[in-house]
Amino acid sequence: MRVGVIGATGAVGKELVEVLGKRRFPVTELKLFASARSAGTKQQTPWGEVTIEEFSPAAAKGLDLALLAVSGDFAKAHARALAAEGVAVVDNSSALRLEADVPLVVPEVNADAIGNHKLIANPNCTTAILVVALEPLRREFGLKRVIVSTYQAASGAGAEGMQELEQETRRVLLEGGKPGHSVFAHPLPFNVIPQIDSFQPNGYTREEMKVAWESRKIMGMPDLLVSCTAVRIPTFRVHAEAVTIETERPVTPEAARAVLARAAGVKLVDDPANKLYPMPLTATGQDDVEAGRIRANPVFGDCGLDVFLCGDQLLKGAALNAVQIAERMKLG
Ligand code: 11C
Repeated sequence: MRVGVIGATGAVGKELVEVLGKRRFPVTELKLFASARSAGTKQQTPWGEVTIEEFSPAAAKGLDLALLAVSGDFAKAHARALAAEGVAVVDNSSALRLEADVPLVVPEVNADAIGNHKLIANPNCTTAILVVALEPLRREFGLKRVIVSTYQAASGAGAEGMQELEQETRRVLLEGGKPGHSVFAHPLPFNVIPQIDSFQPNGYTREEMKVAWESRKIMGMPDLLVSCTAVRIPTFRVHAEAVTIETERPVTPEAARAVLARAAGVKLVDDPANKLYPMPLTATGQDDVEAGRIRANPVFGDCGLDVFLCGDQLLKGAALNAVQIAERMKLG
């Protein structure tokens, strides 16, 4: 397969190349595209050194698969045109996720939606990590309401976000003074910021609403009640989520543990007596979303459950999910 990664120098783009290699995607030719600034530079890949090119529709001609890790504006301008030329496209931006003719896919949940589509949207990282654990619970116990509070890593803001966290933390520790910021709304080191993306008229942020909008579409539950509070914390690349659900049928922690223990894409890490529960440090670099701290939630009686999740934002939250989608698309 002739594969193009567009946005190859970004945090997700680099991870896409790694994941393609790790999963032995049948790449015969790899093209890496980035902005004019990076064009001509070389990047090491599992298929040898590749020279970065500036994207143009002509340069992308002949690709079997294009993985887009760039802006929504780029996706709006090029994704449909590439698909119309026969290129299978997986778009990581939010631009097309809610379009009726573009499936939004987490393969463990709705792989069937891929069908013969040439253009598939990859969800928001927080959503992907959430639904991979919610869906098996929904299948077993039904699902009425979801309340989620997130603890999101700097990687959600890309390589620049991770750099800002590292540089400002170093600066404070080595030089003293207050941390600065340009990527985040406030300094991230030694802080938590209850704002990710812009505020909406209803008081929620766009990130919080994406979790609701996208979960409903992926799970095929247009009326699912979802409330999210999204918070940025000073970690590097794993999003943690404290999730409370109300199920339709009674649920026990033991039954939920049994369901999550056999769920694809989930790793049960739930042995509090031995201090074992999901954490960013253990979930970093892992394909599976860790689930633990499972307990009955008394607010919803027999139908209430609390679960804590940790998922690698750059893997299941982005690159891994995109490649898993591509593996199920009809290419060539
Ligand atoms: C963050 N979840 O952590 C965001 C990044 O809709 O693809 C991903 C935004 C998106 O900042």
